[in-house]
Amino acid sequence: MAGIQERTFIAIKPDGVQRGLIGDIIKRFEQKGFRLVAMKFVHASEDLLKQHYYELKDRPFYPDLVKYMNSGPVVAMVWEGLNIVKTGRVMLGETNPADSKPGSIRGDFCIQVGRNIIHGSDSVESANKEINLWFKPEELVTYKSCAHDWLYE
Ligand code: IDP
Ligand code: MG
Repeated sequence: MAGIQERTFIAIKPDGVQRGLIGDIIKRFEQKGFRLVAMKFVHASEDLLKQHYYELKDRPFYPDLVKYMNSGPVVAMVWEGLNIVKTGRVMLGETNPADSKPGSIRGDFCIQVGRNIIHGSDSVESANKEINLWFKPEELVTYKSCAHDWLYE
């Protein structure tokens, strides 16, 4: 089926890690039926984070954003599935947790935009860029999911 191999880059930010939300966040992607392709627990360098948020470099909050993301370890992941970029963003909620609906990750677990616990790619193009930035090709794992035929018709 076309599109089921779409991939997105998801990262649990330092506040999500420190607040003990790794399991709860991963659970949502897992129970939805999306397939984990890669995962690493890493204290990202300032250099990597500056590249990751390059498009926001002129925004007033950019220095604080890089500092926040560099303040502790993050869980960097690649997930795969039908329309995952768009659906992933719905699962995250709005950028500002105050605008995020209950039931979304940001709606359920956080309060302020500068501490919004999770990142998710906003387009297929940026997903591919971010996956290449955070992972080497050999870190993307190939395997057959036994649930595939029970998720897709
Ligand atoms: P997104 O994470 O929902 O894609 P972006 O606009 O790409 O939102 O912004 C990246 C990150 O920068 C946000 O997740 C948030 O951590 C931070 N951020 C965005 N806007 C603000 C702001 O107005 N004040 C403080 N931090 C912000
Ligand atoms: Mg963004």
